[in-house]
Amino acid sequence: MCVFCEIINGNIPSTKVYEDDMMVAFKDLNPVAPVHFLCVPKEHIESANALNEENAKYVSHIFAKIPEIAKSQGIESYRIINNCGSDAGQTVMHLHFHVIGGTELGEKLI
Ligand code: DGP
Repeated sequence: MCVFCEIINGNIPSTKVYEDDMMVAFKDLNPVAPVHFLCVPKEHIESANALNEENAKYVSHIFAKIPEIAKSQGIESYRIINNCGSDAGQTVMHLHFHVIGGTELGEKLI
């Protein structure tokens, strides 16, 4: 089972900032900004390459929730990043969106 499925199942601890029946959001282990959390669908979807008409509902749900989660973390200006595939820097093969903010981000990437 992948590390994010383990977090979803509660087998690996994380600092959750939001959870519902479709997604979980938790603080990144290696934050690159004062606010850095990950939004993860509860269904195991490998990457953006595995999205289709059926499972894209998780993406729209996550994007619909990001503003309120970000606000709960004290930010209204932020960057959303998805790394798709290892050449792009994806290290955990479970679709996730980084939300980073809380400082001047400049050219910062993940
Ligand atoms: P990416 O490189 O886009 O696949 O980002 C994966 C992120 O996941 C990376 O910023 C570190 C984070 N991460 C990896 N393992 C864990 C974990 O066990 N707990 C938490 N909170 N974050 C993790």
